[in-house]
Amino acid sequence: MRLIRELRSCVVFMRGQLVGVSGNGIGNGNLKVTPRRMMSGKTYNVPPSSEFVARVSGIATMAKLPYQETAEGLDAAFIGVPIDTGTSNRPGTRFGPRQIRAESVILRNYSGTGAAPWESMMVADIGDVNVNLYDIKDTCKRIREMYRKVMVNGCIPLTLGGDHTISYPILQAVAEKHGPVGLIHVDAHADTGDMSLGVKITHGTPFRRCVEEGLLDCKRVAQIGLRGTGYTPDAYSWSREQGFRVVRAEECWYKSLVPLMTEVRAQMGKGPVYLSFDIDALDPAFAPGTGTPEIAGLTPIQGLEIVRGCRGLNLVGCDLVEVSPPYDNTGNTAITAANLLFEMLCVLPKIKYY
Ligand SMILES: [Mn+2]
Repeated sequence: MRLIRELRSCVVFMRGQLVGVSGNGIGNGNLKVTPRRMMSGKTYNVPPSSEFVARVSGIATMAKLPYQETAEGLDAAFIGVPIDTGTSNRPGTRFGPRQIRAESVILRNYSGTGAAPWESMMVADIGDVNVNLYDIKDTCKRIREMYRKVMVNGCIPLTLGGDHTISYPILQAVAEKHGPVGLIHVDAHADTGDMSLGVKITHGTPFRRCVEEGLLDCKRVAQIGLRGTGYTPDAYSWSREQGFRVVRAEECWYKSLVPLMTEVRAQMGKGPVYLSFDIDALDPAFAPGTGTPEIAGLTPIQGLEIVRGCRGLNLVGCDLVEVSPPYDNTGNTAITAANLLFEMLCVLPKIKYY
């Protein structure tokens, strides 16, 4: 198995090189040298370094990882779910996965925490769910079916959204495999609405549907960053009634979230945990490229503290949703999303730290 992985890793890397540099004057000498320099133990996929391949060169995959069509042989996979058909306000998240991939070229090998994902796990980008933009129920079915296949041999899905509707069918597949899971939900909104205009499946309802179907271990659910105007005096009472811990944005202002995450880790215990991060949890000054922005949100530092605070948990899946590129011409929202996804990878079980 190790030999097969070594060979495959080599081929993949060489293929990455050829995709990236063909015809631009880099000779075969580099193709021989580069894998030796950049492959860690020759066991896992390692994205090409910008020392050898221009960042902007090649077909855009998450973190410049190799693309493969299925999750076979992978410990973790990046997957795009390009929909915005569940959104209630500004659209555009159907373009999120593409822009996150495009901006992810800035990612390198190690986190600032010392995490070394490319030395720890076999990871690749397995492309997008073949969504149906004309039918959200059919899209949910397609998502559920793909994630079942992805997880069948233990691969951990890391999702590039897409509006927040997608967490519902993903969690259906996750709970099918792991049973009811703990949930760390980072968001400006609780996303626990019942229905809008008579429709039950929207980006405002995924966690209500999850509770109804028994997909969550409700005592192990934390919602962090909630804020904004509400239709009732206490918009989060339904969450609390289910047993969720609700941490409003106001409770996060002016603070490090490291102590909060110590409590959240204790709440989650040893059971399986899913992390769902809506980019609108961050303040729109930092992440304007999203569909339902709310003022006075979290900082990117607090976002990192939350994700890094998940280290040690039994994470079985993560998503980063609601990036809407048309509302951020700088691309900084997508850069932030790409970095948060990388940090999610870095806190998965089995990741080596220096
Ligand atoms: Mn959301």
